[in-house]
Amino acid sequence: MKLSARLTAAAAALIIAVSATIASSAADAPEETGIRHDVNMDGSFNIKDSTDLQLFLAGYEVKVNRSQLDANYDSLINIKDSTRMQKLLADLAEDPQPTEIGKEEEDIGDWF
Ligand SMILES: [Ca+2]
Ligand SMILES: [Ca+2]
Repeated sequence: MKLSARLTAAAAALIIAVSATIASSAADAPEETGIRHDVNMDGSFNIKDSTDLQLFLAGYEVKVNRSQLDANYDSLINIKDSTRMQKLLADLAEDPQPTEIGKEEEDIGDWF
């Protein structure tokens, strides 16, 4: 096989591999469930979401919906978000109305 034929075959193999990777990434992309704090995208909000957030923060490979991690709406992702989720689940806190999000600084004590 000539060098140019080998290069063409190698380029074709690379294109196929990259295409497969892109297709796989698209399939793995999180889908919005429309449920607040549904971190693991299973269609419900429960203690597994808080646990998956903790695993994510600890560096474990877990699939998370990054748009649902900030449970206290402070634009940071940390253990406070997991704690907030647990309090929401235990009815020790209430989620703000969408119009209240971003105004939590003066009421943060009520929201934690
Ligand atoms: Ca969930
Ligand atoms: Ca947060």
